[in-house]
Amino acid sequence: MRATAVANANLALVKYWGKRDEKLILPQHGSISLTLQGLETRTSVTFDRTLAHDDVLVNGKPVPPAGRVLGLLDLVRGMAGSDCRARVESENSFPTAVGLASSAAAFAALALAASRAAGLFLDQPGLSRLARQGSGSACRSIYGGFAEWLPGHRPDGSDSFAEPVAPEEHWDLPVLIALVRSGAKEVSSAQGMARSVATSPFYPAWREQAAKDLNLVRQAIARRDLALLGRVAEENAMRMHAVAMAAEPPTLYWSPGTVAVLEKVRSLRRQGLEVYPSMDAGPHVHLLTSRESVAALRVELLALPEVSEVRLSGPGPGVRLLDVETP
Ligand code: 2P0
Repeated sequence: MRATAVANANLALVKYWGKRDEKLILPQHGSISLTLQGLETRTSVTFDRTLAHDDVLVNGKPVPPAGRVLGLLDLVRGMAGSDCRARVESENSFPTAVGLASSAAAFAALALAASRAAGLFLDQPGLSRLARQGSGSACRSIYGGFAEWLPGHRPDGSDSFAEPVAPEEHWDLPVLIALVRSGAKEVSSAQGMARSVATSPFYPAWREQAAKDLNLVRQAIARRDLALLGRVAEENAMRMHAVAMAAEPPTLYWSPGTVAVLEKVRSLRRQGLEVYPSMDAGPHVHLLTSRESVAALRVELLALPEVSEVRLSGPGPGVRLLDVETP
């Protein structure tokens, strides 16, 4: 059977940074994200008895299947009681070359497409648990709007999945994404967080603060309070980067363009614009802002020589099924 699903990337407002179990992908603490409109991955999975091995095509080109993709397919085969190999075809609506590739969108789409192609009907927590085992942040992209990953405490991970906080219609919250010029990413998120947990002296403080930030962000979402959400999301992002910078070896995800955008944000705020930055494990800057500030902010960002492109996003939908074909 063949199934096609689409999922969107997400921006963590309280970030996931650190695992307690590397194999099952279980986090040290909870996180909350906003699923982003327009940043999509579409994935088709076909289970085919004639295939000798799993095949993966990304944007039309065959790639050696990553261990985590094979791992997720094996989980689905295990649940479905099948040993059939799969063809996975995946396409991004955003350029992977600029460093916006999202494992969250990719694994959320793969979880839904693979499970339906195998004849399984998982509920949303079940899909979220499955996506989590491909990439942690993917468990949140199952839902549209705002979602929270409950860390759970069971060793088998059965209580570690995301749940919805508020749907995409809840809040018309613009997010501008400033793509800054930079080289290839040197340290993956997985590596950076493992180093941070093992060696950063700030790690225990980071974990403690995450619980406080989660409370504040839940309140800010419920009240649609941009000043509170923005302040906490910005502080949380800066702390995550400080934890990584303090690790051994020190891990810096920023490029000069990142700092240029942060400085521009400071000066625009002095002029009265409401804007709050957040960076994931990379140099690009996501900016939470108000509808009235979008046009002026975009012009100011594009005027920076370090910024190559600015994309407008906002709350987007959860993972959805486009098509199921039976032979
Ligand atoms: C997040 N990031 O909460 C954080 C903030 C990056 C910074 O989740 O190893 O690709 O697959 O579980 O999910 C990116 O890391 O890591 C990430 P794995 P993932 O969105």
